[in-house]
Amino acid sequence: MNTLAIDIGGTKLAAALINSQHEISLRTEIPTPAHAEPQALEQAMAHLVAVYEGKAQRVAIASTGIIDNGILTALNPDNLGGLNQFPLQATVERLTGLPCVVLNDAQAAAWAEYCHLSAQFKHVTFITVSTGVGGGIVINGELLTGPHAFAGHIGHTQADPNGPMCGCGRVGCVEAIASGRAIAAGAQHDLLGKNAREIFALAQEGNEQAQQLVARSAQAICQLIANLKALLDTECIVLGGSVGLAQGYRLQVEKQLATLPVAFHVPVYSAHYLHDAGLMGAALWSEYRAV
Ligand code: ADP
Ligand code: BMX
Ligand code: ZN
Repeated sequence: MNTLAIDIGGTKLAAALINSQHEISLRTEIPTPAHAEPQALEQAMAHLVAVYEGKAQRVAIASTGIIDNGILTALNPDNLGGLNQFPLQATVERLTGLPCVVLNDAQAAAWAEYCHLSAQFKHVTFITVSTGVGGGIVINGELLTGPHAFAGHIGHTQADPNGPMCGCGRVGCVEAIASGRAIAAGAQHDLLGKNAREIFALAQEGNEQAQQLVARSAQAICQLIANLKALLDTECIVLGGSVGLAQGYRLQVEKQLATLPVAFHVPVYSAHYLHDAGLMGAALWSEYRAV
């Protein structure tokens, strides 16, 4: 059984084949359409899946946004062109002729990382710091999705009541401070127009403004982790996403966390599946649900 796994993010669309031994092959990646109207996303998806024709027996998708019964709605329209009630599952089933399961990207990644850690932990929380900030919560070995599939949208808990407006319409969300987009949006003067990847590179070279933007992000994620520890008593945190996995980022979060009272301490790991956590999680979830 081969699963065509697809990860739809605010910056990139990734796809790969995952076999029954959970080996990944034929990984491809294209940019997320800048204005992801339904037609643009559908076109990009058609392009992405064409490579895999005849190679898979099912499709498993990890996607940014609230994924309720196969239907995608952007919580933060800045991240995905304001898609509202987009029939993702039905669209991909039509494009491929295969059965398809769809899950939020961070929920999927949480499932993959939990499966990897399950001998050690039953309570695992995944945080992606990427275009946005997303989350997936596993409690007692079960993935928490919630009655409206909204569970885990921890990027939209408040970090600063006086902070910037978030694309979701709420003030001072973690995502508005810590995400790749927020890091880029905070850049001024000589850093204006730079993206998060460029800002991280400049921080490594000693640029003070870049270092402050990265530290501000890490600080918001540290406080989010402390809140999650108090709320869930989670046994570990797994960090993913291109910002979360960037060199030195986890260490900064850990250093900040170590300054808080001990009750808030929790081990923080980098995603075992690195940038493939969403792909692997979607595939493992479809296997678990036996789609
Ligand atoms: P997606 O959100 O589509 O899943 P990513 O996890 O790659 O994609 O996150 C995209 C964000 O990560 C962008 O803001 C991008 O600038 C930033 N980014 C990409 N590579 C790096 C890097 N090496 N270091 C820091 N930030 C990065
Ligand atoms: C946003 C939200 C979440 C998603 C998170 C990370 C949208 C479109 N997405 O908070 O559903 O899990 O971003 O997404 O509202 P990524 O694109 O950064 O991977
Ligand atoms: Zn928000």
